Amino acid sequence: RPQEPVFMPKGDQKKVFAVPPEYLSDKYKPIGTQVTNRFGEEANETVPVNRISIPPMGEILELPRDSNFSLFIPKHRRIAGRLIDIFLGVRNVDDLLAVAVYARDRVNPYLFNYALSVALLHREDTQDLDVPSIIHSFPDKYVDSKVFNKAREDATVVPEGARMPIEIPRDYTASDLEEEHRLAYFREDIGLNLHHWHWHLVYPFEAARSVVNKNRRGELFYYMHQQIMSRYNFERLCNKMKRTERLIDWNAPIKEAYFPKLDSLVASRSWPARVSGQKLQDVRREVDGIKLDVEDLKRWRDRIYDAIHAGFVRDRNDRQVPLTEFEGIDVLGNIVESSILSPNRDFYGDMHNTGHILLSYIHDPDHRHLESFGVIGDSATAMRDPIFYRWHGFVDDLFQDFKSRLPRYEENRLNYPGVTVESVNVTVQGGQPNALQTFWQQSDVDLSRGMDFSPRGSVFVRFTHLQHRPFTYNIVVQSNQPREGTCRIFLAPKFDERGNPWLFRDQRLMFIELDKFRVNLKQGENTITRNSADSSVTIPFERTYRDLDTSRPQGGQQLAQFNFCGCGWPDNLLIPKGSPEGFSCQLFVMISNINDDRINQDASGQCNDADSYCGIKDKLYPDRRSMGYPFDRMPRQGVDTLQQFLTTNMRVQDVSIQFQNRTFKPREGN
Ligand code: CUO
Repeated sequence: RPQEPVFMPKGDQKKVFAVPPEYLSDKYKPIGTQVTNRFGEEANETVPVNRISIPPMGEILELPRDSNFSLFIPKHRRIAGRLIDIFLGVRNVDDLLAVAVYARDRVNPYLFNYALSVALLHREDTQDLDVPSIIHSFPDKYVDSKVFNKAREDATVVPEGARMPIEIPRDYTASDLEEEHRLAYFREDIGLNLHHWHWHLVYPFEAARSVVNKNRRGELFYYMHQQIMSRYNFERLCNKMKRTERLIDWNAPIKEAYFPKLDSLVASRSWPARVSGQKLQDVRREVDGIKLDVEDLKRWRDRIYDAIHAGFVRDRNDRQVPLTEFEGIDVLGNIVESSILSPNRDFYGDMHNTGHILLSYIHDPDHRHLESFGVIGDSATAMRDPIFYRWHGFVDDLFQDFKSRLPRYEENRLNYPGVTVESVNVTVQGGQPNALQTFWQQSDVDLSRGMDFSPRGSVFVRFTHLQHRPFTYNIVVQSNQPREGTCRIFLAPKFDERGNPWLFRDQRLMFIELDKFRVNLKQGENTITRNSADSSVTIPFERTYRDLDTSRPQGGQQLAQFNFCGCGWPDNLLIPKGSPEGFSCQLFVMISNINDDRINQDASGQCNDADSYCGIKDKLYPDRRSMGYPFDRMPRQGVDTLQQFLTTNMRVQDVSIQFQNRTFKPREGN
């Protein structure tokens, strides 16, 4: 096994693969040695490549190398599944390297990167290997296309040490004439889109069953996307906008437009835009193997609603499978998404994925203009488009319809006798108590790895993103005996978009999870302090943008688990933007009864720090409760307000989020 991650040459170590001549693709075969020498000159280490008999690639090679690639397209998923199987099927790491080297120059680059990432994540013998972050491989999916020309110019004209970061303006996709543009800072956040890409990489809906069948993955599909919706709606309220309107009328013109201003370097094409007023249409695209009707979508939706209302689904053999109180949401998540774990994909179809497809081809449904899909057709870019949230608003509402039929939590499933939360506050160093602070921050990221031009060397891009000051929760809890519990922290806006207090049944859907952790209580008074940076929702900024600065030494541990560890809400978006006047929120803290929380497993190790939305690699989801507890159900009888919902082991504190409209320059070190 190679000692260094061979897929990622860094700094001075320039490696070159000793590619066996028979592996070269046809176009390079006649000039084989020249090609090898050309790259060999810059290298100071040669990595031997085994000669093995390469499994037939067949259909995998049908996707042109300069095409775009999307997991939402059934044909693309199928060939991705085949390539993953090939990568998983070879005997050892050396053979994997051989087949990867063989495939690299033949297979579509997006497909190659995805399939290899999934394989490295799931092979036992590659747990300490790594692929570069997708932002380094394909920066074109994350930043304004203008950057690349400037970068090319800089790389040619300016010597490496003298290059200044290329600044991407905060507002580059639209102007303030477009109301939805107020949310661009959230939708186009690089860390947010990296999180979403990673989530879908970790939880693919189609691949070998052993890869797809992860603990509660259908439920996590529901919960992670539900939290995206609460967080987006929270941001909307901060920006004086109402909550997202669900996309439920599939014949009506769609008012939201989106012009992504991204160019695909691989496909040498701009990502298509969607003008205002377009309607969903049947998609007929021979080239992608797609024949889908809006009617398909409606039929699947109706069948799923029927199942929810009946309380059971029909499996392939027409047997009734009840949607139970606890596991029902998991089954439903797999049906709605859909994944191969759906009990009946023929009957319930592929609703959510098909929505992505129909929306992504709305500008060219029959391929007459030879255009590719829009950003919503790729999990790396989908969250940039306002329509993503309208579609997922519909999807979430369907899940909420199911949830609203479940038994409500009576007091005995909420309280923790003997435990009282006496007080809660949050503090920002040097600030007023219970006032969170947000602002703009600039950071630099080196995109040179994803750009194929010489002379080489770092090319930094400077982008502006939301940030908050680190803060601390201080929670005082009384317990009548020593015990354990789970501390659950959520935040919601205090008022609705009209400025009125909420009904609990509406506000519960606005609560965003901030943290969840185990606490050991002693008898008597306990003071719990917890730093915002330790949140179970987020990963640190440095991990989101891992390899940010290629000149800095990397810890092996940081590299090793990246593919899984890259999943996690970006820390810079933990707290919504707030407002200059101070946005009124309610912070909710609960200590729940450990007996219904506990999962008996050893979850120590790496990548267990963003488990709320991402789970833990190869482990059970670490909380036995239904995801979203205690806000995932309708309130018990007689509860109309948050105050009425509270039991003694819960507490609510008014908090404000103060947004300072100021931009801070990059921090030392990046
Ligand atoms: Cu994450 Cu629709 O599932 O994008």
